[in-house]
Amino acid sequence: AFLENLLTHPDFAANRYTTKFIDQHPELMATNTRQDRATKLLRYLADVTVNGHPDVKDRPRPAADARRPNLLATGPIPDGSRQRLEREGAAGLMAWLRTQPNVQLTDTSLRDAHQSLLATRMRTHDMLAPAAFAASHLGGLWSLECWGGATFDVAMRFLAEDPWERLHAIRARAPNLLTQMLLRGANGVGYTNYPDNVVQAFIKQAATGVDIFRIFDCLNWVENMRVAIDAVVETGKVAQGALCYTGDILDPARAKYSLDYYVRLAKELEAAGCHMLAIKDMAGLLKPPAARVLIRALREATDLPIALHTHDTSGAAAATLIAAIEEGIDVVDAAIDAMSGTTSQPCLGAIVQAVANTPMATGLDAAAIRALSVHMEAVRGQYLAFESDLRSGASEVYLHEMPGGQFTNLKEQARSLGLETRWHEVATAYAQANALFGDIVKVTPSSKVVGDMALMMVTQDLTPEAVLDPARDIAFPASVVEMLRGDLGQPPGGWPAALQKRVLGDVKPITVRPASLLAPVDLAAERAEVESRLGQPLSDEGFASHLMYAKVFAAFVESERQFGPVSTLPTPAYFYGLAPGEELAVEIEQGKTLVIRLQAIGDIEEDGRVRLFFELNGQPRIIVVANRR
Ligand code: BTN
Ligand code: 3PY
Ligand code: ZN
Repeated sequence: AFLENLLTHPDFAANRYTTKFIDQHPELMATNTRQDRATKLLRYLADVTVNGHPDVKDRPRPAADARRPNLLATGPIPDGSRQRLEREGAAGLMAWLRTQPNVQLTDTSLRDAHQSLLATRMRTHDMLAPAAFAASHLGGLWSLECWGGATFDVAMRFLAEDPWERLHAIRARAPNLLTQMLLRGANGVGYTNYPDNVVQAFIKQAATGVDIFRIFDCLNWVENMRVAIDAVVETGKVAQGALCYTGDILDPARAKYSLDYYVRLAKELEAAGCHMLAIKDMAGLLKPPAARVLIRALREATDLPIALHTHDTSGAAAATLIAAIEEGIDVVDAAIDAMSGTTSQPCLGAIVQAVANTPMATGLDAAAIRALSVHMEAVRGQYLAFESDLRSGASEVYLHEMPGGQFTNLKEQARSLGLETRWHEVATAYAQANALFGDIVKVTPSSKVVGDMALMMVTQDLTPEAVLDPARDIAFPASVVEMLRGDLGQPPGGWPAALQKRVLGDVKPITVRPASLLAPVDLAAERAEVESRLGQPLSDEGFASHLMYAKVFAAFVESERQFGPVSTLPTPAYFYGLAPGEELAVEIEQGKTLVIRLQAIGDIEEDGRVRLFFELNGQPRIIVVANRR
């Protein structure tokens, strides 16, 4: 590749070179030349055109004449919250936040909203124009939640794109807004505890693009959050400690998660060094009157600024935000209108207008919000295959307490097990499983364990009594065994002894911080080992991806080798390929655009192969793919 790159370089070919030419052009060493990338993309387009994308198979497909996202005008970018962080540091930013009489807004559209509505499938390609638009027209936003949670895994695993590229691309387009991520404490952006030095290395890397780290633990166990909190503070970025809200502080029957419990937790997080707090109501259980009581009590307990995050699964979440705003909350999370409602966040435009002309007014431009929503509505239309059948608010959420991000996933999982018509039984079993575990906080990954248990109970027709019955032989899901062994940490009051004994048998549970039992990874040795296995040097970011998801990352590297920068393809082409006669302009890097046209598709040949006739920047190219349909 080097020789080909050298010989085809325009300056070299035209004899415009000195003996320093090779030193001055390190890109000659890259195997991923422009030519190469174009061929790879053609290979991808040929493959997906003939064979389809596995994720959208048998799912509803957007109409061919569906409205495409309109272009969004950008303009000058005003200074915003990001400049304040750069100028005044985390402490200065917090002091400023506490003195603001009005409420600040976090837009979750690029993370939680699509995680909760579209199975986390929104592609980087669709995030960049909205980020740029928000930067210039909604510069008064507090932050863009755009990274972490499930997006890290899904980007690589299902979208064949690099989460780090996404982060930096968003950051570049919104240099005035704080970027925010969701970090699962000791679980990083994964599902199990990682060694401390892995969590530290990941955070250090993430801080190159993330300004606010919302850190939570799935059992609200602060012991499991300290390493992450310290590591974030060390980077100079904002450590936002989350109290995961479950139960109902106004319900005497749910005394385990009382007002006092949350107040104590807030004080623990403050003592642990958090710059600010978040009430993380992942299922949307915080009702308006409870929000007032909770915020008032937290205000008395601590001077830290407080953000409120909730989900609109019940339909009552906007009322909760308004109540919180009237109580003087500092920040609330909402999603742009077209990405809001049901399992997602409340409607950003509605919140902005609800408090307009009051002392809490946000100052955000209602017309800009509408324009962004019109754009996002068309973006969302391209992901029809990932929409759930949830059409309305559902107070059933107060029964099962499923997180918004899990709800549609679990429903889909139930469907794949043939339980489609028994969803309400799954919901009931979820509540029963939670009770069996002693009433726990349910958020990734503990929510996944409760879901696994619920599916087992429904598929095997098990009542809670049957689950506890020693006479019955039950093979519990591995995730249940691990959680009761203590692998995710300790819930308040510990695990219920009888169930624990029944599930673990002779296996000894732990009560210490799980990561304290994990040896630190020898990072240099590990890196050398993966680099040699993958046969290429890794960037620090690639290595951080490996530390979180070794297998998924290796598959991603392989798919990148085969198909190139697929994240640059427009979404309809990415999922459905091209129709004969269709033309695409693909910007593979800034200023480098490929024009790709599919001329015709040949018949399936005797050996099962298909020829596709493309034009690449006007030059004919034939790609042959195996038909696997
Ligand atoms: C995955 O689900 O494995 C990641 C997404 C990549 C799937 C696409 S579909 C077209 C192309 N052909 C393949 O066999 N894989 C990619
Ligand atoms: C995640 O961990 O991905 C969540 O969104 C939890 O609410
Ligand atoms: Zn959420």
